[in-house]
Amino acid sequence: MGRVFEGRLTALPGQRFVIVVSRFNDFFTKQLLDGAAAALRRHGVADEDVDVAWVPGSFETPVVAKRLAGSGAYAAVICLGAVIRGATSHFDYVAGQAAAGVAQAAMDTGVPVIFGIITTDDLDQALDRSGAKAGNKGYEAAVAAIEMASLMTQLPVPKHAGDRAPAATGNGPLPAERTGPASNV
Ligand code: INI
Repeated sequence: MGRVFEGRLTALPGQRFVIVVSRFNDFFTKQLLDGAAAALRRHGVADEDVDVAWVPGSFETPVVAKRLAGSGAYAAVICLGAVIRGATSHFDYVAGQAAAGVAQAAMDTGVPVIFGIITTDDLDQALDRSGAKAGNKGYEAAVAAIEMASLMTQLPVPKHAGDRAPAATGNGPLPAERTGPASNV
């Protein structure tokens, strides 16, 4: 067997993470945010290395995730939201666009963008996945972010000029105009 690439579950020193969290259904998304923050802390990420961006709803997540991923400031972007079928007639549009857009943000930038948006049939399932019976999907999303951030540092860099640069280590400085009163978890 040749080389085996596998991300570690401990963040590298100075790696920064950002959480994009949806305000819609914030009864659940606040629980997801707490779970993600706990996971990052538990896996060695300092609170000051975690930024949070609130968006109105899951549909708005991709454009913000792409901007943040492309900034070079973050090792990974964690997207959190709750799309509940019973609560909307346009569930499929919101959930589908959120999932496709999050994947696109990662592909366009080469930075891991993690899908921690729960999509459920009803409120009970949402409760289960935001900290009750089925665990906390925010916590799981943050662990996936740490693993992916580590894995990306191990992979070969793109060969051809013009290819996307390797994923940012996420420990670069934020542009000056964006270093306002960022909310840390
Ligand atoms: N946004 C969600 O994150 N979850 C939902 O369940 C939801 N429902 O039920 O409609 C929802 N809608 C808002 C949507 O994400 C946008 O914010 C809105 O359509 C404006 O673009």
